Amino acid sequence: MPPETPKRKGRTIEQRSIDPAAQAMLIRADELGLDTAFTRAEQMAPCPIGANGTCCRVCFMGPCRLVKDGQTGVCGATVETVTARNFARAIAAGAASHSDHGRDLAFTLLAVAEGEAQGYKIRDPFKLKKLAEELGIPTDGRPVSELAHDVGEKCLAQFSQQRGEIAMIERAPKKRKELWRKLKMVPRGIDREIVDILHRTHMGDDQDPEHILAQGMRAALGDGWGGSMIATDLSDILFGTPSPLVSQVNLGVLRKDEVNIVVHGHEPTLSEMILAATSDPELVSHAKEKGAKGINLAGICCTSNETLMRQGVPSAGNFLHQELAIITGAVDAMVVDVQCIMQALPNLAQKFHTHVITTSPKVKITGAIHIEFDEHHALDIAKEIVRKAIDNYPNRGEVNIPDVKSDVVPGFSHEYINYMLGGSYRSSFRPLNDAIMSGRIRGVVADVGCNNPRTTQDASHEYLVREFLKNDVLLVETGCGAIASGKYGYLLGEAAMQWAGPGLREVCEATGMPPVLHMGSCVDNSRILTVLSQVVAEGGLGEDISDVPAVGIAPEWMSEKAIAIATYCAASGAYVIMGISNPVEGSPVVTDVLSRGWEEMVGGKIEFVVEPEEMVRRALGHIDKKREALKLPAYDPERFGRSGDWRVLELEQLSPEERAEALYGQPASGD
Ligand code: NFS
Repeated sequence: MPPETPKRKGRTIEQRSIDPAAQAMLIRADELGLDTAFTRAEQMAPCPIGANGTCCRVCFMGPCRLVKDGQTGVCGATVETVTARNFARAIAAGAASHSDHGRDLAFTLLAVAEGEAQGYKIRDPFKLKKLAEELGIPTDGRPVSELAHDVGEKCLAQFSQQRGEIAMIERAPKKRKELWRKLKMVPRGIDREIVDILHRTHMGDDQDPEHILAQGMRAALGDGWGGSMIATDLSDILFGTPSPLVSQVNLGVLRKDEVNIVVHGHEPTLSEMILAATSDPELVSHAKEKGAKGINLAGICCTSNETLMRQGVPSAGNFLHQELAIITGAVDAMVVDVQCIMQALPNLAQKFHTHVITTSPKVKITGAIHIEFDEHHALDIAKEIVRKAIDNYPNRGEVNIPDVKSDVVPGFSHEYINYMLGGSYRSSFRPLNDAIMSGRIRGVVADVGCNNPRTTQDASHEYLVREFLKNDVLLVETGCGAIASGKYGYLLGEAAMQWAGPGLREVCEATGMPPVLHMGSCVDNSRILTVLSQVVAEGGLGEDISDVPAVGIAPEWMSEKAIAIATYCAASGAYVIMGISNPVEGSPVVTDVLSRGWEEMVGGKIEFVVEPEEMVRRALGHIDKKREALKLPAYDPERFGRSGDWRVLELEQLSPEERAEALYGQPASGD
C-alpha cells in the first residue's frame, strides 16, 4: 500500500523551522508573497508511488506503477526488483557526485604541481608526503611539486582503475578488508562500480534484489573509501588540514553596510580564491567607492563547511537557508558551483537585486549569470566575480537581516582529534578509547546530513544532539547537520557544561573540546571512517568497525548523496538510521535486506525511522548492545562527574562547612 500522504498545508512558522533567523525570513517571505522550498513542500504532495520506491522508469514500456499486491511491470519486474533498482541508482548518483568532486580536486592538484594553477599552493606538504607514502610513491629527497604530481596521477587512476582494489581501502581494519574480499565487495575502481550499477539496473539485467543491493554497497564503498576520501585528503593538502578555530553561524553573519558575497555548493576550490579576492586592496577600495564599508564573505551548505573549518569564513546557514539569505535583500551575489543548489534561486533573486552566478562547467541554471571557473585562471575569475558583486551593491532595496548568529568552534579533522587527545608528542586515540571503555563516553553518534522541508528545519538534529549529550554520547558531525548544531550553540566547549552528561563532561573539561565535533562537509564523512578505523587499531574496542559502540544518523536527509553515505557506512559495519521516510517502503523484503540482511552479511545496516524519540531509543540500544558484546562496564552516569570544573562550580555554591564536609568527609574544625 502506498503510504498516506501527510497533510502539510498551512504549517505554522514554528512547524517550518525551529531557527529564529529562518522564522523571521519566512514571515518576511509570507508578507512579500514569495514562495520558498518550505511553502512549495506544503503545496506539493509527494507522489506516493515514487515515495515508496515502486515506480519503475528504467524502460519505455512503462513507466510502471506497482500499486497492487503481486503486481509486476510490463517486463514482469517485481516490486522487490524495482525498489532495489531505484535504491541502487540513488547510490550511483550520490557516489558519482562525491567522487566527481574528488576527481576535480585531483586535477587541481596536478595543475598546482605543474605550476599552472594561478593562486593555489600546497598548504599541507606533510599530509601530501604521508599520502604519497601510503600510495606507494617514493618520497625520499623529492620536491613537493613532484610528489604532488605523482599523488594527483595516482588519485586520478583510482577512478579509472578496472581491476584490483582501490588503494585507500587499506585504511580499513584488517578484519573488515578480509570480509569485503570474501564477499567480493572491494571496489575495483571508483567509476567502474558506478557504471556497473547503471548497467545492471538497465532493463533486463540484474533482477535479484540482494544481488543488486550488494553492488550498491560496492559502489558506495568506492565513494566512502575512494572518491570522498580523495576529496577530503586533497582538500586538506591544497587548502590546509583543519584545526579548531572560532567563527559564527546563521543569517546574522550578513552585514548591512558591506558587500555580501555568499558562496554556496560544495567544492572549496573557487571559494578559496573568492576569499583571496575579497582582501584584494583594489577591490576593497572599489567597494568603498560604491558606498560599502568592506566586502563580507559567507557560505551556505558544504562550501560553507569547507571555508568555515579552514579559514573561519562565517556560515550563513544550511541547505534551507539558501533562499532565506536572498530574502534578506542583503546578498549582492550568490556564487554557486555544484550540488544542492535550488533551481528556484534565480527567480527569487529577480525579486531582489541579488546576482546568482553559476561557475561550474557542469552547472548552468536558466536565469543565472554564468562565469565559468577554470583553476588555471582562478584568481582572475574570482576577482571578476567579486567586482560584479561590488557593482551590484548600490542596487540594493530594503534590507532585513535577522540579528541571529551563534559562535562556533569547527575544524576537527581526524588528525586534530588525534593530537587533541594525546598531545603533540604522543598523539593517539588511546584517551578516546579509554573514555569509551570506562563508560565516561557511552558511545559515539555521527549526526549528519541535510535539511528537508518535509519536516521542521533543524528540529530533529537539535533534539538528537540534546538527547545524546544528556546520555554521555559524543557527537561527530558533518554537512548541514553540523551547521544546525552550530546555530544552537552545540559547537562550543561551553555546551559540555550545559548539556553533557557527567562522564562526557569530564572528558570535555579535561581536553577543552566541544561535546559535538564539527568534522567538515559531507565528503568528510570519510574522516569518520578514518577515525573509526583508528579507534579499532588503537585496541580495546573490538577488531572491526562493527564492534565499536557507534551509530550514524541522517534525520533530515533529502539527497541521493545521503543514500550513498548511509550505504558505505553500513557496508563498513555501522548501524545507520535515516529519518524522513523509507524510500523502499513498497517492498518489505527490500526493507528487510537493508536492515537484517545487511547486518548478517556485513555487520552494518540501514533502518528508516521517522520519530526522533525512536531514533534515540534504537541508537542507545545499539550502543549498549555493542558495549555488552565488548564486555565493557554497563553505562552508569552515577560513576562520573565528581571532578573537574563542574565540581569546582558545585563546591562554590556551598558554605565553607559544607565544602569541607564534601571535600574531606568531615566538617571544618573550628577554632
Ligand atoms: Ni550533504 Fe552538502 Fe547539505 Fe545534504 Fe546538501 S549541502 S553534501 S547533501 S543538503 S548535507
